[in-house]
Amino acid sequence: SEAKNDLKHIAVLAFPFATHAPPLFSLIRRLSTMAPQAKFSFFSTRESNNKIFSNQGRIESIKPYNVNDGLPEDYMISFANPHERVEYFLKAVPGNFKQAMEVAVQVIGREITCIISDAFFWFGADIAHELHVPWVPLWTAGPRPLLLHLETDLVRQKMGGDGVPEDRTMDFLPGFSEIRAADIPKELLHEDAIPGIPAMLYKMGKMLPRAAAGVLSSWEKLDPDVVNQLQSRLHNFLEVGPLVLTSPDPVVSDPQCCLEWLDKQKRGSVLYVCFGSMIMPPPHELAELAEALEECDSPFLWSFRENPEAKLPEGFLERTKEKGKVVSWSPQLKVLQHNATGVFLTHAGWNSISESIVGCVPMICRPFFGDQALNTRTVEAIWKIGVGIEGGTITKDGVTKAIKLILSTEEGEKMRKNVEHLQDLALDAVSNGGSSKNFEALLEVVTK
Ligand code: U2F
Repeated sequence: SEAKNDLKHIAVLAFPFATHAPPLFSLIRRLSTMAPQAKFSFFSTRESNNKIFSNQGRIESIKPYNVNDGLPEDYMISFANPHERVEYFLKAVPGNFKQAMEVAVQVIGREITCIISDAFFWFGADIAHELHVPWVPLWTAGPRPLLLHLETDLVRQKMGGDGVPEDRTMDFLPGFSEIRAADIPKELLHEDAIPGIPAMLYKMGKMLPRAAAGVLSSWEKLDPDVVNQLQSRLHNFLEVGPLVLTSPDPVVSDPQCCLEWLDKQKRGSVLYVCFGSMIMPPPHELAELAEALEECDSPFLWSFRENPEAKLPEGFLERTKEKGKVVSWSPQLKVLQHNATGVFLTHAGWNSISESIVGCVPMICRPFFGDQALNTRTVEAIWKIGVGIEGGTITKDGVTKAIKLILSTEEGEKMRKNVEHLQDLALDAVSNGGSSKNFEALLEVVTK
């Protein structure tokens, strides 16, 4: 099939926000080593491509193309609304991708033979149909939210009305009896909650059954009830993750020496804090968290993207410099895999959760939007590998209690056992087939 792959030209359409493009790139990196003759054209915005292709180095058969980001000429980056740029971008699709794809066909001199896209891009189904090629979406979050998006109409019908109590459970879907109305992604229930995104998710749910394969950065046996249902709703449902293990980043950058600092801490003692790539908790929650960190016994490592001097209480950094370290970026997977790390305070994004499982670290979750509340509930009530923050927002008391629970009670010890079990499943999926076999199956679909 080498000769066959001489003609393959795979278009890869990335969602350029949050942590969506990096796992898609990891997927492509592994496929490219499995099919060295195939050409991959990777479409994203300039900003996103610059990040991805500078971190990962160049790979001969993967070529980046920049697509228009849809922003008005005089646009000022606004910190107030991280969704605004997404909305502009969604006004530019699919035209921006189509335009760049024409360029790539000229440059490579091969027609496009397959479209791999972020699952968000419902229009991938139409473009693929026009070109008579397979559409292969990657869903970068977990299996549970994916199932809900596929069942949006049913979920809205049963849980969508105004008077639905927050604690009503979803007994009508197998495996969801612990999931409450409050845990459902708001974007799924309320069409107008965030312009652009709810409509995109709705169309995605309708289009995914048309995909030639549905790919997930999850792994076999992690959530069997849910996975069964996904298998019956999607063609070639393939779990190829966790991608951080099945296609690990070749370089680890740790400019602020987090790992060296962790080497000096006691086993299982450190609280790691990070709210992902988009979220900054509101000032009063930052203040409560800072107080909790200052008073608790645990050493802490905090990945804080903005200027901590300006955003954290005065004198906090100075007063905590012995037991704490605040950095602007950490090598998170390595931090979670380090044996000094004992608990993770997270916004419950899917990448963070899977990395915490891979690192065998129980979590304290403070969800903000999208799939994060559902992930939190899954962590707390289904997998029992962590807790949601008491009352839903960060308070000094809530954080202090949760740290104690996880680091120094029997219940916390149980959570550690449970997460160890899920970690084993992940390692098994990577070493004994599961995810690797699924990569083979995926390659078949992509290069058919
Ligand atoms: C969106 O999630 P985010 O990008 O906000 O958060 P994560 O899915 O948890 O991914 C964060 C990634 O950034 C890495 C970390 C994760 O791979 O290892 N990282 C790091 O290496 N060092 C740092 O200092 C900080 C972060 C969305 F908000 C979620 O709801 C979705 O579940 C998610 C996936 O679709 O995308």
